[in-house]
Amino acid sequence: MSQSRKASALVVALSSLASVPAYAESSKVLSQNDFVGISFWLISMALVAATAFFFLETQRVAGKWKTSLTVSGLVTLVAATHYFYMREVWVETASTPTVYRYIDWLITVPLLITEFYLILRAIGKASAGIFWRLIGGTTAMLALGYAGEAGYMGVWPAFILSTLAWFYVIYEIYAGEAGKMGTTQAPPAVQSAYKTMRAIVVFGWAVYPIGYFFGYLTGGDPAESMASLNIVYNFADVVNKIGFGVIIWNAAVTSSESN
Ligand SMILES: *C/C=C(C)/C=C/C=C(C)/C=C/C1=C(C)CCCC1(C)C
Repeated sequence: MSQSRKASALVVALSSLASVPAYAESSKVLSQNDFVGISFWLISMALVAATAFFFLETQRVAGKWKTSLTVSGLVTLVAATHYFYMREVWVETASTPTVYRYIDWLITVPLLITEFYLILRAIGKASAGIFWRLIGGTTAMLALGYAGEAGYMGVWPAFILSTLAWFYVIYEIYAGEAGKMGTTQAPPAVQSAYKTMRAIVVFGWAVYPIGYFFGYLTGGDPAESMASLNIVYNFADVVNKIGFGVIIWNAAVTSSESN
């Protein structure tokens, strides 16, 4: 290569390096006072740590509990991945429409509700009917909520029908076949876990329909309540996904050690 061609190759290489900062300037980073963005990041990390924990702890519990812990880890893994994406959208656009959360819910909520069935199966003979009623109820709840938020259905009918589906699930875990089995046949540690878990389905999960109500049914602009709603949903997810998993972990460890 001649001297001048070497020089021009060097110029090309250097100028391509010089364009790197220009790219960095155009992509946004999390700013220090963006609490919503920081809560997305914080919870992403908590979900990653929880995933590692649940997966590793499957080594410690009796065989019949391993599936429950694996499912807890899958819930936090799916949610963590989703949170990375939602944080990015938030940082770039200062909005993360709730509709994005449905992609996460559609996988994590049926997995969470399956935990009731798995726990009952670990302590006795749970019928397949329990499984299908819980899956059916939560799927209907989410599909109807989505139809309302995405505009395929009126927001009010969607809200009412979705809430009825949620009540159906609550009925099953309190007064239905699952409820009876969980509070009579289970050993004490499992019974107390079962009761805390179903209280989470009532009180922890209530945050989402309340958010829907304030976002869509009070006449306000959903975009305006976006920041506060996201913070509320983010912290609710810590209880409903990580906390829920920790309760199962505690029951699994206690029950494994007493055998
Ligand atoms: C980890 C995420 C969880 C546990 C999400 C749960 C979501 C719900 C319980 C949503 C329920 C809704 C209603 C009961 C009515 C209005 C529409 C929804 C989908 C927000």
